[in-house]
Amino acid sequence: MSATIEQLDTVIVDLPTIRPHKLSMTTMGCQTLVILRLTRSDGIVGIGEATTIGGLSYGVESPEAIKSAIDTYLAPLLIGQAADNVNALVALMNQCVRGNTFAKSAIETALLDAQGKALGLPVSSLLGGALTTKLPVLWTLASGDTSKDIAEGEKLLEEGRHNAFKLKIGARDFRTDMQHTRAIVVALGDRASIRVDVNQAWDTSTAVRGCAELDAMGIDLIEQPVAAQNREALVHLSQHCRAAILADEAVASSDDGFDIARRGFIGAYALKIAKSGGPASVLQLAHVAQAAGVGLYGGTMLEGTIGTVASLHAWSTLPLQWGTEMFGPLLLKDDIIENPLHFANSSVELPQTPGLGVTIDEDKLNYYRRKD
Ligand code: MUC
Ligand code: MG
Repeated sequence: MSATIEQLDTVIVDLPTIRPHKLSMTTMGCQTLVILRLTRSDGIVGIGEATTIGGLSYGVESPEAIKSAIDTYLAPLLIGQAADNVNALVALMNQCVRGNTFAKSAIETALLDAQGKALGLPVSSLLGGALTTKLPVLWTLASGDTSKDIAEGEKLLEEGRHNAFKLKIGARDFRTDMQHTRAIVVALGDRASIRVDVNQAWDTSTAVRGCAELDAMGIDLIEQPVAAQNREALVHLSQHCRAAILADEAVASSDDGFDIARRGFIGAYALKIAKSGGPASVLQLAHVAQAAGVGLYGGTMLEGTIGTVASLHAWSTLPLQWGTEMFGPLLLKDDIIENPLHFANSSVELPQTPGLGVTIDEDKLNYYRRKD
């Protein structure tokens, strides 16, 4: 008799960031995680996380809505089901609940963590096996102040913690953004790969002008310069820029990936477990990209350690042409995990112990949990 799913418990956790993190659509001073514990009839507990950015300013699911979707709809659907067939459970969730990929991602993560613990295998093995146990990690310079960003980048290069930086632009006027980017390229560009994320802020003509200027500066990667729906422009830019174009908000499901590739896109896709419904589901998009010759990048929703390590298990099974940005835990002042991830030499180590390989610190969770 296989174990069944007995209980799903969710809590919302608010953790302060080490400094303001400025994106085109919001400035974060705190990150909100929805933490899930899934208990099986054999006593094994799997953990998962669903995290978005800036309430409802980035994605269509707020932390409060994610918690409600799990508590009200997904938990009753799953309780009593056999716990060890992740494919069948994902199919059930997708048949009965539309969208809500962030909530589904937390559940898929917890199912895999629990099954890994039951079998004595890391989640990467359940996903087919890790190609590597050390993954490259960049850092985002996004304090909102050019000289502070340069000082931060200098310090991280000196420590050897990162050798690639992503700049967040699009919140300010075009000229200011270009001056900001150029100043950082001049200061750090001979020692680090510099990329930018526009987070959908430009219309097509601004994007054509912007990408040409960024090309001339030597920027390596330009992320989501235009609105998610503006696929024509994204494809055009990918075919005409020297820098690679990274599709982020434009690509969530394997259908999105297929459509954009079919239109002639030649850049890379930012994979995120929250956009696709979990560490197993996201692999469908990755495999479509591989078949189409589109590059891969391990993306983050600025998750805490649980969401970050769940993503790393998935990314470890893939050849990532553009590395990862799985630095989320380093942006937070504190953690709710007993055994944090190890970041050094521009990379992070993938835990090899059963399941995700991280354990909740109950005191910290209790301290930071949102009290109703
Ligand atoms: C995004 O759009 O890429 C990822 C890294 C970062 O600094 O912000 C996120 C969101
Ligand atoms: Mg992005």
